Amino acid sequence: MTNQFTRSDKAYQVFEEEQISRGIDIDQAVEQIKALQIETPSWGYGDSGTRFKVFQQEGVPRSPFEKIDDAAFVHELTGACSSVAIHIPWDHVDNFAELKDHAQAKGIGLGAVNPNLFQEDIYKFGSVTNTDPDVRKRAVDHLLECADIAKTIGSRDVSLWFADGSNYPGQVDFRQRKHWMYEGLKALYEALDENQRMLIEYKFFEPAFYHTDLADWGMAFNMANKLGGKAQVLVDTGHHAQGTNIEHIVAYLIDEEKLGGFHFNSRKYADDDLIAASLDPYELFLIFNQIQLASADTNPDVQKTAKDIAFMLDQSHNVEKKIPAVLRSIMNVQTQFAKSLLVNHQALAEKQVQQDVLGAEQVVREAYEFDVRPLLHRVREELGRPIDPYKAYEQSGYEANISSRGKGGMSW
Ligand code: AOS
Ligand code: ZN
Ligand code: ZN
Ligand code: ZN
Repeated sequence: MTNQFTRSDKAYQVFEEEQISRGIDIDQAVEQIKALQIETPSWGYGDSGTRFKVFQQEGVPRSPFEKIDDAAFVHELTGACSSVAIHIPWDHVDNFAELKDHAQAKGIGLGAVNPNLFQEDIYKFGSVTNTDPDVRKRAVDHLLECADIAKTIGSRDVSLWFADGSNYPGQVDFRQRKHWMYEGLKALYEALDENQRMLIEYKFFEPAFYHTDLADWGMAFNMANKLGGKAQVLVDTGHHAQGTNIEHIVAYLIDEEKLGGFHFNSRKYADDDLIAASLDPYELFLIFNQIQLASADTNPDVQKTAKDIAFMLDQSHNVEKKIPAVLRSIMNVQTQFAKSLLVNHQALAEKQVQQDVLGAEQVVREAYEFDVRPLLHRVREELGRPIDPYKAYEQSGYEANISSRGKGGMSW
């Protein structure tokens, strides 16, 4: 693939000069962007949609192996997506070691293992919080199966999202279910190796419309706290009420050493699972800003937490093409991450101490307003990747290649 960028480019030179004059260490920023890895979701490559219709697209993977092929091509183009999250049983295969080998041969790894506790009839009234002890046991067994799979494929994280909830007042016993939720989580916790993590996701509604057992970050945080060091919270950017200050939640959780991961996506109304940063790029920038600030904390444990967050996409591509949607998301995430590296922390701290409201806001906003394309071009060139992965995909012939898969590939 051809690159048309060189560091002698005028745009890059102007950019570098300006950042150096602002006190930004540009080489360090380059290294940090190079190190940024964003896991892509296997289900983002499959056919997905809404409760109204799932449109079938041509070229969608027909097996978990083909999902990995697509994820590997995304990594080849970006250098930023070295692992792919799997969902069980969507990605169930008889031999997980073989799936792992396949991924490795393609240049990526298998990432977080996502148990699925929402698509079987038995889970109609809940999984780990079901009043039926047999269903609760089935749910816990599935969690344990996922822990085993994670060990087999050498995955560190088991990502947990529960659809458990209710639709009407009086339908369930909130406090009883809180205890069952804890018991289910604890069973998984105990099955994990010391170097593994369980990431607890929360969501305020949907599919349940009255109450959800893990409805917000406080509930997930409380569970993770009671469980111990192997349990952390996962923030899905689409899982909050309108207007929620997500970057505040992020800062709070990092400070408690309890933020373990993200599911990036965009939302306009609810859990829309649109392309990351397609709607509110400033929100994602502000989230990364909190992560950068915490990465420079004087407390080494806070620093460590901030530097050890699993970044993942969680998107559902309804009418858009799958691989380009993933590429656009990755590029959007890189853009906001790069901008967050341009905040002058020292200047910000000074403005805060001076109680200079507008001065502090200016320090943050000014970073956001820079055009970071020259910086990203340099990074991609140094990584030996195309400077525009999206365009490179269009020119690669990959799409024509996978069209031989036809329609009717895997859903999710
Ligand atoms: C559901 O709303 C959550 O975001 C989960 O992370 C879910 O497991 C994922 O979207 C795959 O369905
Ligand atoms: Zn999610
Ligand atoms: Zn979601
Ligand atoms: Zn979502």
